[in-house]
Amino acid sequence: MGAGFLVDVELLRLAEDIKLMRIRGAAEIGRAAASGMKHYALSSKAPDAASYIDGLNEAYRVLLNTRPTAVSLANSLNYIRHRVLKAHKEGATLEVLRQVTVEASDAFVATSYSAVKRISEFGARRIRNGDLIMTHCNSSVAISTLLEAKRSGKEFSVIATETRPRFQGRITAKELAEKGIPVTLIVDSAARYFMPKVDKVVVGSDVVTANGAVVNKIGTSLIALAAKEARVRVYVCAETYKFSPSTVMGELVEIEERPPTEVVPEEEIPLLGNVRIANPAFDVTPAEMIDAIITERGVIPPQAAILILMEEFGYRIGEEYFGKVFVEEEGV
Ligand code: RUB
Repeated sequence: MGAGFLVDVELLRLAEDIKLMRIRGAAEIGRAAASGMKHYALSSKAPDAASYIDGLNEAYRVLLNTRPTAVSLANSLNYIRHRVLKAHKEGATLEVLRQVTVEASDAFVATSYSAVKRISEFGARRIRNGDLIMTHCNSSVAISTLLEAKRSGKEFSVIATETRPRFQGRITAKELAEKGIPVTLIVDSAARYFMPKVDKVVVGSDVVTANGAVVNKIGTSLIALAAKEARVRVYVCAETYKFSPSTVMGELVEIEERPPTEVVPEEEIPLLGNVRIANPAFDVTPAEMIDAIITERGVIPPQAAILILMEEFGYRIGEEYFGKVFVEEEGV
């Protein structure tokens, strides 16, 4: 069935905004997906519970297929859909299903904001007066942590990498500078040059895997490597909904490949002749290169990621239920 049949134009527009990165950053994507499900609930013209569920599955699919890497998207959608399907199985009416969808969506969004607040408080404590912090890309959670440190009276400065090819680092630099934090914007390849002067690296995350690796904007792993060499600590700010349940089962994280035109303008590509352009949007930083992951549950060593997955997602060794609910929901 075509996507347009069960979900409306507004939901398709939201999906397009995520795909085209008008809405971006893992936390924002997760919250946007939740708002999409809520929109479905409030606008669905389904005549009965069964067709409401069909439409909900369609909304789920449309939103899930926008960007492949950030697990906040799948976790948000699964969080909501799991609750609705459970209510449906228990015989809930159409109106109750609508209400369950709205409540689950609101709950996800509220949890997200409160997680970011907690992380900022935990993270801010790790920042000291006089620190030089390096950050990469534009992580709302890393920025919120830096702003909380500033609010609590810490004086420090920041190096922001520009983050080729889409220059999200400029957004970060501007945001921090506007709040009175001294910022220097550098090209990505200058990260190692500056690293010996840096006290801490603070970045966000799109995915934390079961073995404590962090998937974040392309270039993060190079910065972590340079930090390890210079014995600079690397902190990752990640809400627990950035932890990936499917990696417990050995699934690999899909790295989004974006268009070559983000790297070289379309009209200049022919000038390069027979050159292939690769544009992976994310990379994987192994656990050994990360000193701590700051979550709303507390600051953990990356090796403890599996404990978060067990506690937050109910994973128990050998239990199929976990896989069914969070990895490959039946009927999709
Ligand atoms: C954004 C990016 C951010 C993480 C964390 O990539 O890699 O570091 O998503 O962000 P893109 P947040 O610009 O391709 O979406 O802390 O806001 O969730």
